[in-house]
Amino acid sequence: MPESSQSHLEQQRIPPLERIDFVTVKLPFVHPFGTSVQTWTHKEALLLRVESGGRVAWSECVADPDPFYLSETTGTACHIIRDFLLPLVEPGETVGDVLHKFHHVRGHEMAKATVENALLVCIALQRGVALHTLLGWPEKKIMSGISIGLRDTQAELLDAVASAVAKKYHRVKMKIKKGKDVEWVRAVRERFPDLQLMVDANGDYTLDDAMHLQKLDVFGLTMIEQPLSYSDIYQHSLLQDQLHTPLCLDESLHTFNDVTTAIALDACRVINIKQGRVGGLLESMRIARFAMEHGIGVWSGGMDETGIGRAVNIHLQTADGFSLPGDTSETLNYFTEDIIEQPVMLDRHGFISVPPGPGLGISVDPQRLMKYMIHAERVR
Ligand code: OSB
Ligand code: MG
Repeated sequence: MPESSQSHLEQQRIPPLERIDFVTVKLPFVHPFGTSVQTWTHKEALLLRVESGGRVAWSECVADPDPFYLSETTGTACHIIRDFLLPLVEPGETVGDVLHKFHHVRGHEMAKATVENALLVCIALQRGVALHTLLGWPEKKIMSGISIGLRDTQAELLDAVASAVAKKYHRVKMKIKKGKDVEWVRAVRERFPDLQLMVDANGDYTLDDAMHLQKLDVFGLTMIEQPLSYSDIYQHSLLQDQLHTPLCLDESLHTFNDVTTAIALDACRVINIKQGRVGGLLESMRIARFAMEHGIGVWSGGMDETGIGRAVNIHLQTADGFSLPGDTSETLNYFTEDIIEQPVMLDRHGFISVPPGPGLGISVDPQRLMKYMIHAERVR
């Protein structure tokens, strides 16, 4: 995006906000999602519902109810959004002013992103434009990628990869952990020699495992995501020095400055941007631009979102810099039914279309929302 568009976005004014609610939903996963840190059987998501000028904007917080992936939880996000962020949001002020005030609150990027997403969707709806247009990007088809959780057997893993290949996903990511790594990758690679394949360890290893991780170099993986722990940017730079396979950071990156540190140290050659993890869409676009200018590949991660957060990730991927397929997969990969009416589907070449229409281009199905709602609370 032209830098002028980012400042244009920052100059947008916050509309009057008549009513704000928290809504928590809990949806069963089609298949438990296993990682080295936790196996999740359900998606429990905190949603923010904002009414402005008679229109309703939804946003989704990417935090889990537990602090196992990162430290924020749906509980901390409610607290920070209600008690610290929303009081800083003054209708009539600009988006840039509000986001600047958010810097006074340290950390809590997921909470900040939830509010920023809701405000931008409100503004897009009010102006009658799609979110990606408000962000400054033309419509385009998005590449797809799938994240396959840990499986009990290699046969089950191979089945999951085979169905992803049949659907034409542009790349497949498989979760690994100690004891389920080299031989499991070998099994997939032998059966799918040409597949764009990568692995994600969610921080299960330490530098002592460097020689073990070197065994992955023979498989031609596109990258190894977050092999070391969530704060180990420096240790990743030491590991990258010992590997041919590019490293990708996820958990370690929360801000633009984390990204500049990681790139300066050559701690990674690819970046996973989860807009929720880095505090929202504006920070994501800043990071994507910087990475692109430094020859670093970027893709959009996912947090097994419902259709609301998934739509945000799709709009974001129209931005310059998102050069690689991300973790954006079909709704049916996660849920038999979602709370929104428009399921995400791949076309026959594996691409995903941006939902057309103003704002996110999606509509929440009131019946399904009631069916999966476990808590609702008026904030304002
Ligand atoms: O590490 O990228 C991760 C899901 C939850 C928490 C962490 C991660 C993930 C995924 C799934 O890999 C991404 C998705 O399909 O949305
Ligand atoms: Mg990851």
